[in-house]
Amino acid sequence: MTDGSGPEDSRRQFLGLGLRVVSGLAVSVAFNACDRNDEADHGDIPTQTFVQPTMLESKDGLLDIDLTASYLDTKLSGFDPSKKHAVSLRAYGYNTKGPEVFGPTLVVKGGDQLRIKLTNNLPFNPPAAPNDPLLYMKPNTTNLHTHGLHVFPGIYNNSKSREYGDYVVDSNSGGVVPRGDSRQYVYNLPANHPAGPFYYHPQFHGSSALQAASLMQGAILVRGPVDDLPEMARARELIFLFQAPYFAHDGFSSVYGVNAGSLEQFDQIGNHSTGHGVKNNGKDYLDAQPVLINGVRQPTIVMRSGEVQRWRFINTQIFNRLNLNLDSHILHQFTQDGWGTATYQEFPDARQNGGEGLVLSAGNRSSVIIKAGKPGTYLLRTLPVKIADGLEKVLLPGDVLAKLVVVDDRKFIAQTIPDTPLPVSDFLKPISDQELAGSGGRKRIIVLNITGNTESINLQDSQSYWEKLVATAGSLASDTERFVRRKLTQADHEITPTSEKNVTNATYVKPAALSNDNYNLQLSNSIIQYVPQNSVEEWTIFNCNSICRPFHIHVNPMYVTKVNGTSISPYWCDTVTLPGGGTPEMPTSVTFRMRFDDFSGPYIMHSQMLQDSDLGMVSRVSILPTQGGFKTAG
Ligand SMILES: [Cu+2]
Repeated sequence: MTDGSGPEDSRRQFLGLGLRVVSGLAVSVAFNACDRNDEADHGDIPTQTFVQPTMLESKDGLLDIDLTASYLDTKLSGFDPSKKHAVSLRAYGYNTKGPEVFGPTLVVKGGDQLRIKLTNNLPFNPPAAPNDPLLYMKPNTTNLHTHGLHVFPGIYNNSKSREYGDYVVDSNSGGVVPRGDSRQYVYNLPANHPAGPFYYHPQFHGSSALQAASLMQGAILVRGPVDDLPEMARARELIFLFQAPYFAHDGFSSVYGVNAGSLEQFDQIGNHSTGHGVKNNGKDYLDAQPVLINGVRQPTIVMRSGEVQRWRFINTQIFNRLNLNLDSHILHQFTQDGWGTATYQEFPDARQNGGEGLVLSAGNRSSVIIKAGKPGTYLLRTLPVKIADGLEKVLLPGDVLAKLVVVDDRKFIAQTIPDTPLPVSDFLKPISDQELAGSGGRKRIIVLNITGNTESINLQDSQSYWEKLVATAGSLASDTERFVRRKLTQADHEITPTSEKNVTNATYVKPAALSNDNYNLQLSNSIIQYVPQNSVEEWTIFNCNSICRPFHIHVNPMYVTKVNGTSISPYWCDTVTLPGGGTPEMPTSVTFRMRFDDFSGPYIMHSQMLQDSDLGMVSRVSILPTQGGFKTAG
């Protein structure tokens, strides 16, 4: 990259060229633009309505940005893309820019330093009565998590002012509090950090679901040798943040007393997590929890026949899965989450063939490369997908996510998809039986269970039950519906509205809920797995519930080896879906291996169905530094 002809430069040149070619066809392309005229339809010539966040790239090994969290009043479509609703949500702005429906895309590479100064400009937390879950949840206290990044999770103690790694184990009285508090995050990526898509979102225990189900999220792209392949670098890159914001509008506001255009409530998230929408007067009301891509409902993407593009998929939803399928095209996947593979996994059109597309649970990502076929219009869909199995089988309905219009351009020279093998970081070398045995090789079991779904348990008197379960299980969660409802009834209290008006008039109340016996959701550090640094271990996660639950672990990715005890073709990921249909008597399971080489410090593992996590399905991992290394001759 010395003479200006490196991949980044040629990519930029190509983008310029692409725009000229496209505009020669009188197709207007609007990248990086939030304001579009959806009605702008020039006869049969398509308009690209797909927008994506601004990309901020590291320079000389550094990317340094200011990130702000604040309320955003905007208009979003529900399921019907032709209608827009005034909504108020939490969102990120950066540097001098105000909040947008997505955070900027942060582009770094192995060896870089990423610095993010997070300032919380959200209003004070609402006042809360004793025993109110919102007291615990503190919807406007926040922090920052870089989902999937392999980086130091602790607090740096060698800096003059405090600097934080991927530190999310804030106590309930800590965090980045509203009205101007800030925190400097510093992420030093190891030189061999794998290349792929990651993302950032809040992970403050008790409020992560609310905040991530607003619009507090943005992409992180780690670049590496795979991106420097000439065909890869030439392929235009699109970032897809799949979002399902929970909001209120006049169609259903009466249900929870949420005013149109005001913020969502926990009740809404807790009760309507499955994507079937909210119920209004007994009817399914689907318009308040749509899947958007970068804030747009069903955007149009325009490609030329023979054009190759790289698409980065990031499922930022807090509950639902996607089963991605592109009509009459093949999605060639080359990263699973952010972890690269040497060969492509191909996902052809599955509509007539089993219906299994590229499945992304909450928190999953994927990189695919596609080549546009014959001119025509094709749909990017999510096909119907199971979200719970066994006795309580739940199938999410299919949906149209975007429209791909392929146009004819005779002057365009068809591009090619790079040949395999693709370059993959040595960080992702398989974990063999020998390596496991020679590096501690400890086996652990973690159990995920929803206690509130078990009707026989009376949660009002269940402290001892909880404690027993905590003692016997690796992790535990309460039920997102019944538990909170019961606790609310018990406290004879309604959820405090979190409308802006109420919030700004409120005074900050010091939290006390956790010391109150009547209200005692599980803390994020109730269970701690202590692991010596430099060890290699094998963990099995059990799922006692019908839900296909995404299990996510921070900092060190998982090398998945078994599903339900049966060996599979192993792969790397940081968010793995536990099979549905589990029961406490017959749980489902996933087994994986992890290396704990690069960092010591505290982090968490949790259900990426974030309301589970906020209610207690989270536990801590603490990597203890070892002197001289843990490894013995294997
Ligand atoms: Cu994460």
